[in-house]
Amino acid sequence: MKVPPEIQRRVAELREEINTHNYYYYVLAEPRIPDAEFDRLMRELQALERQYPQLVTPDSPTQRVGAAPVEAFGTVRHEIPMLSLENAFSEADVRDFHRRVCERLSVNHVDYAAEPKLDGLAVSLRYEDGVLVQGATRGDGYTGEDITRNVRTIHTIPLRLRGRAYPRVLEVRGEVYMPLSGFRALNRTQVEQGEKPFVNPRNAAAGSLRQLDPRITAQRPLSIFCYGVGVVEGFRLPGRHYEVLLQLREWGLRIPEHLEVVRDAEGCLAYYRAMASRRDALDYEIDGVVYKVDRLALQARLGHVARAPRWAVAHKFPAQEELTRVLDIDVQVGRTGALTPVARLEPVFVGGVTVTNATLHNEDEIRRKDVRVGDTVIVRRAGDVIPEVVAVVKERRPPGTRPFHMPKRCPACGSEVVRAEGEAIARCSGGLFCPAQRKEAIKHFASRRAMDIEGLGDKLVDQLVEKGLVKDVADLYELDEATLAGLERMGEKSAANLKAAIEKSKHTTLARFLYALGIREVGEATAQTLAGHFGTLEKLMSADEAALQAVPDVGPVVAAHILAFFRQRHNRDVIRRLRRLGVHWEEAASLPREDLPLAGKTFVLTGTLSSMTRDEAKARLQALGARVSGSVSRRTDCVVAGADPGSKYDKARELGVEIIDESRFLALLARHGQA
Ligand code: 5U1
Repeated sequence: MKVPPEIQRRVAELREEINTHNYYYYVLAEPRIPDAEFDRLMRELQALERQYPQLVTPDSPTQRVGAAPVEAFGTVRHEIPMLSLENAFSEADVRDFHRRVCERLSVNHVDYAAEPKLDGLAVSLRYEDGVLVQGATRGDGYTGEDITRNVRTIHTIPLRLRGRAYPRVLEVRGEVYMPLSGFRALNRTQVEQGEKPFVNPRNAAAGSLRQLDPRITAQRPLSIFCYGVGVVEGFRLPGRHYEVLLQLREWGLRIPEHLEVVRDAEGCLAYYRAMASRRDALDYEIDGVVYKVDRLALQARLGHVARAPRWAVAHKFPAQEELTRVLDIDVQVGRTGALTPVARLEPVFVGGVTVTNATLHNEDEIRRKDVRVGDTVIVRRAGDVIPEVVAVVKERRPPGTRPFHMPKRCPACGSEVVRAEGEAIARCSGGLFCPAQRKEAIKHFASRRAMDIEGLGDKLVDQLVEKGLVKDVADLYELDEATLAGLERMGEKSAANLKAAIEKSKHTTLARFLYALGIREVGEATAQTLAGHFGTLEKLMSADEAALQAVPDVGPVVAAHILAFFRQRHNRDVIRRLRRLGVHWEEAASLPREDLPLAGKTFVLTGTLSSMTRDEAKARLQALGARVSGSVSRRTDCVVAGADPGSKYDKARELGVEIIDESRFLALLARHGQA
C-alpha cells in the first residue's frame, strides 16, 4: 500500500515529538506534558505503523519492546578498549594521584571533572549516523557481549541522537544501573511471585541486562548515566571532558548528576565529602566518586598503564557489603515483646564501622535466606540503616549446620511465644511480667486512658525499674511514700501526691483494667466491648476461642492474643496480686444481649467527638447493646452529633430523629457505666 505523504509527515512529526518528550522526561527530568498526553502520541504512532508497516524503522520510539530471545550473545570487539580505573581509598591516595599528575605534566594546578561513580554495569553504545546500532558489555575491556536488543529496551537510552550535528560514528560509554526505588519494587514482586529476591541493585541490573530474553529486560527498571566516549568519527569534540558530557546531553544522552569541575586534590576531597553526605538521598547506589583530568589534551599526554588511564582515579567510599561468618544467632525481645533474631558476627569493617551484629528481621526472612550458625554471609550496612544479612554464600557452608528455629518460649521470661496468623513477627505473650517489656508495660498501665495514675510519668517509671523497685505493675501498689520520696526529682509532697494517685487508681472499670493489661490488639474500644460482653474478668479469662470470637469485632487474631495472654501463669499471678492489693471495679453480671440497656436501639454517629474516636464511641454503644448504623433513616433512634457534623445531622433534623451532643452522649454512657 502506498503511503500518502501527509501520513509520512505525521509519522515523522510524532517521532520527533515523542523523542523530544522522552528527552525532557528521562534526560532532563523535566516532563513538559502529562503522561496521558504522551501515551496518546505513542498510541497514534503505533496505530499508523500498524496500518503502514513499511514505515517502521529500528529507531522508531515504538521499537523498544523486547525482541525475541536469543540462544547466546554474540561478541563485540571494542576498537578502543574499555579501561577500568585505579582506586584510591584514602585522602593520601588522592593526594598521591594528584602529585603524580602534576609531576608528569610539569604543572602546579590541575582542573578535574568530578562525577559520582555508579555501582552498575559498564556498557558501550554505538551510534551510526545518529542511530543506535549496537550495545555491548565491557567484558574483559577488549571484547564484550552484544546486548543490543537489551539496551534498546532501556528508556533512558535514545534510539536516535537528538539534533542534526552529530558524529558519523559515536561510541558512548556509561553505566547501566537499577534505581533503588525500582529495585525495591522489583524485589517485592519477586517475593510475591515466590521468586528469589535480588541481593542488591547491582546484581539486579546485571541479571536484567544479561538476559537472553529481552522481553524480561524490558520489564526491569533499568537506567543509564553516560560518562565518556570511545570511537568518535566525523566530529570535533570540545576540548574538555566536562564539555564533552554536556555535548552528550545535547544529543539526548543521560549524563551523571552532580557533575563538577574542581581544582587540585583539595577540590577533589571537598567534592568527595559533599557526595558522601548526599549519598543516602540518591535514588541509586554509588560506590565512590571519579576524578578525571578535565582537559582532553592533558589526558592524551598522560596516557594509560595496562588497563587504567593515568588521568583518572576512582575514590571509593567504604564498602557497604562485606563477607563475614555467623558465630551465633540470638533472639532479642523488644520493648513491645517482638522477637527479633540477630546474627552475632565475626567483626567486619563495613559501611565505615566495625559490625558485630546484624538483624535477621524475622522467622520468615531467616527461612527464606536459610541463615545458619557457621555460614559465611554477605553483610550490608548502608547509611545509618542497621546492618543486615543480605545472603548466605552457600558454597562456603561447612558440614553439620542446622536450620534455625524460633524459640517456643521467650528468652527473657519463658512465656509462650505467639505468632498470630498472617503476621511476620513472633511475640512474647508475658506482657505483664517479661523484663524486656517491663518499662513499656508499666507506662501503658499507668497511662491516662488505662489506670490513670496521675504523676507517674515515663521518667519516673524508668527510675523505678532501673532501681529494681518495680518489676511488674502490681509492685506499684506496694510502693510506700518514703521510697517514692527517695527518687530523683521527687519531694515529700510529690511523693504523697503520687501515692494518693496510685491509691485512687485502684478504683477503676473492667474496661480500663483490660485495656491497661496491654494485651496485643486489645485497644480501648475492644476492651470496652469485651467488658460489656463478658461482664466479669473471670468470664473473660475462662472464655474459649469460640466464645471470644462471638464478641463483635473480635476475630481469630485478637482471640489468639487474648487466649495466649491469659494462658501465661505469670500474667495470671500479676492479675491476682493486683486484685489482692485492692484494684477493683463494679462487677456487672453479664447480661443477655436483649437485656442490655440500649438493646434494640439504633444509633448513628456524625461529626468529631473530642473525648474519643468514632470507633471507641461505637464500641461503647455496642457494649450497651445498641446497633450502630452508618446512615440515618426513620428507624434511627438517636444521632450523636460531634463537632462539624455532616449531612446525617441534616437528615436527622428532617426526619425528626433525636439528636444529642457530646456532653449528653457522655452522660448517657456514664449512666450505664461506660464512661
Ligand atoms: N562516573 C564514571 N564512572 N566511570 C567508570 N566515570 C567513569 N569512567 C570510567 C569508568 C570505568 O572509565 C574511564 C575513565 C576510562
